[in-house]
This record gives sequence, C-alpha cells and structure tokens, in this order.
Amino acid sequence: MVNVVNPQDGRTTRSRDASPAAGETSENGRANLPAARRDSTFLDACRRRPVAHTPVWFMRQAGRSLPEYREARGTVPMLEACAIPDLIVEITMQPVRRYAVDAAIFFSDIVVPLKAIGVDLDIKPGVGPVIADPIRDAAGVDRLRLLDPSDVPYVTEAVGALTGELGDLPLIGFAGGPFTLASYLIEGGPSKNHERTKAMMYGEPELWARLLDRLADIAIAYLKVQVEAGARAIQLFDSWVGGIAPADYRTSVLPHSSKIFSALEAYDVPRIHFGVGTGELLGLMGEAGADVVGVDWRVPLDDAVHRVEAGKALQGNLDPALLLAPWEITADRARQVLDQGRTAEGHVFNLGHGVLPNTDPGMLARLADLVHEESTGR
Ligand code: 1CP
Repeated sequence: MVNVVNPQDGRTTRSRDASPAAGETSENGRANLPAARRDSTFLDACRRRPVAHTPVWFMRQAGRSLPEYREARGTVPMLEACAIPDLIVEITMQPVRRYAVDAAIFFSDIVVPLKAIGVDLDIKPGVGPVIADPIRDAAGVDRLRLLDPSDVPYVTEAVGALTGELGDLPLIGFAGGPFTLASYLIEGGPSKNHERTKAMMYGEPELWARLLDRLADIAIAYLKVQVEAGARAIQLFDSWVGGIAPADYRTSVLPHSSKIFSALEAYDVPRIHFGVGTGELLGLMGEAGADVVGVDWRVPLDDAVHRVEAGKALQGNLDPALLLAPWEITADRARQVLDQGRTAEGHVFNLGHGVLPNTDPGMLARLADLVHEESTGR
C-alpha cells in the first residue's frame, strides 16, 4: 500500500502497489517485517505510545453508505455475503481505498458465529438479525454448541487474504459482546427495551450466567480464529449493554466480558470494547480487560478520561449525525473531539457509533483527512 496525494484536492488516498514480498526490503529501506512489528499509528495509539498523528477509522465504515458496497453485494443476502471470502475482502477494502483510515474492519456481522454453529437466524434487510427459535430456557442454552475454527473457514481465508492486501494497515477483527448477543437470541430480534433479556438476567441468574458463559466461549473461539489468521486488533461490540445499571453490569456481564479479554491476552493484540449509551459503564468496561475503551458521543472524551482507570486508551467519539450537518460544523466538532482526546493516554479517533446509512462518503473522506492534518505534530 502507498499513500497517493490527489493533485486536484490534495487529499491522500491509498493505492495498492506492488508491496515487497516477505524478506524483501521496502522502499523506505525497512525490512519487510512480520506484521506484528510493523509501524502503525493505530496500534501505537491503542498501546498509548507516541504517534505522529491521531489515527482514525470509522465504525461501520464497510458497507452501509458506500455505493460500491451496494454494487458489490448486489442481491446476495447479507449472511451469504459474510461467507464468501472474495466478497468479504472486496467490501473490507472499499473504505480503505476511499478514506485515509488507519485501520480496516473485517466485513462480517456479530451473528455470523451463531449462524455458523447452527442457530436458525437471518439478517433481514432494514431490520437486522432475526432468530427463528428464540432462547428462553435451559434446553435452548444447551443447544448452543461451541464454535470450532472449521465452522468458519471463510473467515480464516478472508482474514488471511486481507492481511496480504492491507500491507502495513492493521485489520481489526470483532465479535459481539455477551449482553448484545444474548439480547438478539432471547428477544428473537432487535429490541428497544430488551425486556425478556433483562427479565432473564434478573429472574433466572443461573440460566443467564450459563448463556453468557457460552456466548463468551463462542466469542473467544471466533476472535482467536481472526487473530490467528492475521487480525492485529480486536473489538468487542457490546452495543446494547448501555441498557443496564453499573451494579448489574458488574455481577451479570463483566465476568463474561472479562473471560473474553483474558483469553485474548496472550496474543498481544489491542483489545477494544465499545457499547452505546455506556457513559455509566466506561470504568467497568475498562476493568473488564480492554486496552481501549470506546466512548459514544454522549460523554466528552476529557470527561471519559476520568471515568476510566489509568493505563487505558480511548476511542471515539464524534456523533455520526454530525456528518449530515454542513462541513464547517462537522469540522469544528471534530477539532473539539481531537482536543478532548489529547487528555487521554492514547486516542483513536472514531465516530460515537456506526456510520449512518445516509452519510455522504465525501464527508468521511474529508473527516479522515482533517483528523490527520489537525493532529500532525501536536
Ligand atoms: O464496517 C462495517 O460495516 C463492518 C461490518 C459490520 C459490523 C462491525 C456489520 C455489517 N455489522 C457489524 C456489527 C454489528 N452488527 C453490530 C455492532 C455494531 C453496532 O452497534 O453498529 C450490531 C449491533 C449488529 C447487528 C445488526 N446487523 C444490525 C442492528 C440491528 C438492531 O438491533 O438495530 C443490523 C441492521 C445488521 C445487519 C448488517 N450488518 C452489517 C451490515 C452491512 C448490515 C446491513 C445488512 C444489509 O445491507 O442488508
């Protein structure tokens, strides 16, 4: 990969070059080091090391708002697309070609490992994951078997191919957090209040713990597949866990998230943890074992710093809806996020949640450039 400056607008994009093969020496004289030893501002910021500029990537940068995504997907159903290595590679690469992002996120979905172990589910367009036979009792929990790497050969293949395509740019692997996956499985689909989920958490704590423990084991196996195939960071998306109180998080979720982060510790890849509306949980999410705590747009980063224990980097947190406002407003708010991020031991710029489907990709391109320009040398 090389950075190419467009003479018309001065923006930097990446282009695929003939990257040197393993063992050869690259243009800048550096030996073509094994992935784990190459430079990356993203990995450095996650590890709270000094960086030349603030790294940036966008949650849900792949898919959603890109016309070339819709073209590549065509009529292929989402879950089928997630099992076709060439398509996964293409869609993962699309935002990397457009934006000067410092990391790629693997194109998949949090329910892919559940589908792979035989859960009857679908991703319905405009809705999200829908489960045919929701889990409401011990028999349902027992039907969730563990994930074996041979269940997801397309993930291993796509991650492997991507690490070649991406060169120095790190690939982020991901999994769904235990509360969020439990919610889809118990409710049977997307839910506003997570009523049955919380009823099980409060009313049947042993069953709940068994379910979350099983989901943690599945997440561990799924994340290991991605890291062993070449992913250089992982993110645990517990998107909907912000719906519970800190005391319940501590007793009913944290032990399971902790299990996931501990199981990944030996791989020495940065572990990022994110959820929406988790202002009251940020400290606990760090305590669970994340190296980087993702912050949504509701809590300023200079406030989040005080909610999270020392020794953690922060990721976030521009409101994705700001990308629908005039550029100067977006730019001002992005500068604010950068300023607030400077109070953290490490800062990875991101949105406060995923890219909204109506976002103009041109705005994301400008935002990635602004983050680099405004943070260089500061
Ligand atoms: O950048 C990327 O888009 C990478 C791929 C990616 C990721 C990281 C997809 C593709 N999904 C996810 C994670 C994911 N999936 C999360 C966590 C992140 C977040 O909070 O946004 C969640 C909660 C899901 C579940 C899910 N899958 C939803 C949300 C439904 C709800 O409860 O509101 C939806 C709509 C999906 C479908 C889906 N996943 C991904 C895409 C591109 C789509 C749309 C499917 C389509 O185009 O038909």
